[in-house]
This record gives sequence, structure tokens and C-alpha cells, in this order.
Amino acid sequence: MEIITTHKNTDFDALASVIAASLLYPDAVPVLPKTLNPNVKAFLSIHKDLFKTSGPKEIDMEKVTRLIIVDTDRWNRLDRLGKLKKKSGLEILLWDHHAGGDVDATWKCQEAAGATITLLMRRIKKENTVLTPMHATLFLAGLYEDTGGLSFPSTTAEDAYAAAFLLENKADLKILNTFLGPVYSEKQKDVLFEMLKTATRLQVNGYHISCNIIEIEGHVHNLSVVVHRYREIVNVDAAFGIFLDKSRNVCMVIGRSSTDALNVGSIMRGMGGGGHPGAGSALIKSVNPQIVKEMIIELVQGNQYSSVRVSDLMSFPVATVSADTSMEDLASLLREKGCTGVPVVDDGQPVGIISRRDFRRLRNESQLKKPVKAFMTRELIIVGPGSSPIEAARLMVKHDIGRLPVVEQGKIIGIITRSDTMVYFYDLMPE
Ligand SMILES: [Mn+2]
Repeated sequence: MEIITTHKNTDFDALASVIAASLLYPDAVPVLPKTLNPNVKAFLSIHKDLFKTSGPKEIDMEKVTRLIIVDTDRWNRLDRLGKLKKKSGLEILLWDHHAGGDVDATWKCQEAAGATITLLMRRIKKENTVLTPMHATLFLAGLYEDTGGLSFPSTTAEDAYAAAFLLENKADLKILNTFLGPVYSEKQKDVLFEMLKTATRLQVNGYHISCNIIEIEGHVHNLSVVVHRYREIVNVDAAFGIFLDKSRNVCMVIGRSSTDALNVGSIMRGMGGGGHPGAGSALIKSVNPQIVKEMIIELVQGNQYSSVRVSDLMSFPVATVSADTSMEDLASLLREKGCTGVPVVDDGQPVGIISRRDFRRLRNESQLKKPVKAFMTRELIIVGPGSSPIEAARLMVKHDIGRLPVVEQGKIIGIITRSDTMVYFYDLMPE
């Protein structure tokens, strides 16, 4: 007997992948875990007759000879299949877009893609498997849910091609949209409301973060969608919810980040949990939530030093001019160095900045003989070498300037330009 299964709290990508696998392996029985995400449950209650599935209890594990796992590579994410883990001679096929799990597969297709369904679509296209509009709709729901409608950074070109293929095969976006939005329970709405009421924004080394302590009673299903939505609303780089359950004396910490530079997964690992750069969680017993908050802030600070800093991107040595240099000499220096602006230094101390733009202030040619200090901008916006590229970029946007002197102990040690930060944001740095 062959079975196809996926992870607990089954989401659309998991369900789509199970059904897609059942097209590729027609003899296998699709087995769904008991716990499904609420929107998947709602979808299945309407499409029950179209997508026939079984529960783990209906399967005689003794008879299983081939196990096909989709959208997870961890045994502990499967529902009641522990028996199969030790079964000798069991053939295991794995289709997954995660990595690092403990399933030792006989054969696998495991690649970084936005969704597992994308990997299965590759085979479905190749085999010219016929898709009904219902199949196409479910598969696209899985693809859109895991890639945020092709907008998450994990999205690949192949995901977009798969989406196009599914639309060609009559995936229905109206139906898809009625099911895709997360269904918030009363409890989830209460938690979100409480978080918004007490919303705080902190600035930690150039990152905007939010860290809330919320007391909860009993189990609240899927708090991660609440933190996700909260982060979007308060518009921070990362949001952390510290959920204190007094009756069990535990803190559930859930983090969500919108930037790879602030790796929530590694922050959560620092607290005994886990996750990936965009999302992570940790469960901490018998600890004051205030201490947990301080730990998170410290870890965010520490994270800073493991990632790229302004000093890694800046140019040096820096061409500078003294305040008494004539505008004429400045013009030839800018031409020679091919730069658009330079810091002005007096006695080794930065006193201003002058750029090509400032030549507009000259009223006639004779003013070319005047010193730089008559035209320079005295309000000097600087950045430290240990700052993050995000912080530098924010300063440049805020003050509408194209470059920032990098200053350490009163001395200019480099200069960072808008294009230097772009190199970083677009991941163009040499490996
Ligand atoms: Mn997935």
C-alpha cells in the first residue's frame, strides 16, 4: 500500500501538494492529518467529494510499503505516523521546499522554491497530466499562500511560470480569494486588538522593531498569523509577540521579520527555539516576560554585528577638501575623482559637505574664486561604521542626500553613497 501525506496544521500548499501527488501516484491514498488550518478546513468542507482523502486512523500502517511525503521533511510534523519511522524496507519519496529535516528519503525532489506545489507542477507539466479547474484553483491557492501572491522574497521565477500555467488551466481567482485570507477567530482578533492597543516601536541599531508582552488564557490557535498581520500594520522591520500563559507558566515567543538582514530564525535559536529568516518561534518556561523582551533586544543588537555593516560597504580613502579650497579647484577635483561631492575638513575635523549641486548657488563666474566654505552645507549628516546599511539608507532618504561621511571618533574614515547601499539591498555584493 502507498500513502501520501503532509504536515500537521495543513495549509494550502500542503493540501495542494498532496492532491497533486495523488495525480502523479494514482495508486497512493492521500492521508491528511487531523489538524488542518481553518481556511483549508473551510475549503475541504465544500470540495469534499472532489478531493477524497483519508485520516491516519483509517490506515493499516503494517501494510504501508511506500510513503510519499510532501511539504515537510520532519517526522514530528507528521500525524500519527511514528510507527513508519522505524519500519525497515519502507520506500520514502519526498517533495519539499524546506530543508534540514530528519526524513531520510529513498528518492527526493527537495529544492528552494516559493512553494512545494511548484516542484510538483514541474512533473505534472512534463507528464501532460490533465488538470480540472478545481485542481488548478487549489494548486494556485497553495502557490499564492506560500509566496504571498508571488511577492515573498522566497519566490522564484519557476513559481511565477507555475502560476501562469495554472491560470491557463482555468484556476478561478474569485474562488481562491474567498478562501485565501486567513480566517481570524474571536480569540485571535482579541489578541491582535490587544497588541495594537499596546503597540510600541523601538529602534535597535537602525532597525525598527516592536516587542509586545501579551497575556493569554488557554490555547490560541495560530498566533503567528496575528503577529504577521500586526507587523504589517505597525510597519516595523520585525515584530515579536511574547505571549504569557500564566496557568502553564510559559512564554510563547513569535517573531516575524520583513528583512533578511534581521534573521528572526537565528534570534529564536538564541532562545532555544528555531525558524527561518522571516519567521521563528521559541517556547520558554518559567521566565519573566520582561527578561524575554530584554533578551530579544540584546539578540537583535548582536545580530547587527553578524551581518553587513556600513564599514563593509563604504569607500575609502575619502577625497576631502579644506574649507579654504576655491570652488574652481573643487570643480577640477570632482572631475578628476569622478565623484559628485566631497566632505569638507578643517583641522582634520569634518565641518561640512560640498557637492556638484552647490555650484548652482554661484551667481557669476568670479565666485569660482571664492572658498568652498561659502557654499558648503554645514549641516553634516554622518553615520558610524557599525551602523546597518538600512540605517544609512534611511538617513539619506530622510535628508535627501546622496552620500554620508562615515565618522569614527571625530575622523572621517570612509564615505557611503546611495549606490553603495543599493548594491547591498539588491544583493549584488561579491560572494
Ligand atoms: Mn509549503
